Amino acid sequence: MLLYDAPMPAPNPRRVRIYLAEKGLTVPMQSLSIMAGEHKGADFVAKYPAGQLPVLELDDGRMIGETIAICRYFEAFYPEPPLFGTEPASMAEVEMWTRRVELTYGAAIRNIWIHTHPLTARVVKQQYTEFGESNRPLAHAAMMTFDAALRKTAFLAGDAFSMADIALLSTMDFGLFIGVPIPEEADALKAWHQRVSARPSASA
Ligand SMILES: N[C@@H](CCC(=O)N[C@@H](CS)C(=O)NCC(=O)O)C(=O)O
Repeated sequence: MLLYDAPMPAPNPRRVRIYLAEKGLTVPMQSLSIMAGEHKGADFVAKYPAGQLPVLELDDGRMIGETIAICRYFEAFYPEPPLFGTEPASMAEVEMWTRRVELTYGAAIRNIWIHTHPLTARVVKQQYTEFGESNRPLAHAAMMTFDAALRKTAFLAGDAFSMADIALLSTMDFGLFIGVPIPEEADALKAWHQRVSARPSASA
């Protein structure tokens, strides 16, 4: 197998790297430069038409895209330590929070990045700056919901570190990189960010 990866600050490839580090797994990787457009090169797109990273090429040639799908593939082979929950309720909670990170916060950060950031101005056909800016309050509101949850539990989906924390950490670090701060009043979220950033996997 071969995992097509991209270096920091790309948040989605980092999610898989953190996941693998938490599992203690080593997988052959090839790093592509998004800034140089390597993920849109003819050979790569012929292999993987979505032209996004990460993607996992299996030995039989199948291409598994989407971060969560890739991590679930490994989870099926290596269930310990569990990162997608252990019984129906905790599995559902991990799923719930991961989807909330992606669909609320992740979507807002993506829109801010695409439509307001000077680095994307050269690759995006048109930046709708006002629309991008309108996502800042959405990112703030999403972070406050995570803060509320983290006032009750040590990790986003409960007492155990999970894929939901990995999704939140990589999105948050990317948000910080593009200038979206953690709300000043979000004490629990800030403490969580320090805690999970101190895990060895966070350097992946
Ligand atoms: N839903 C996908 C998103 C993948 C994605 O957007 N990856 C970014 C890098 S972080 C990318 O390839 N961006 C370049 C592009 O979309 O052209 C996942 O979870 O893996």
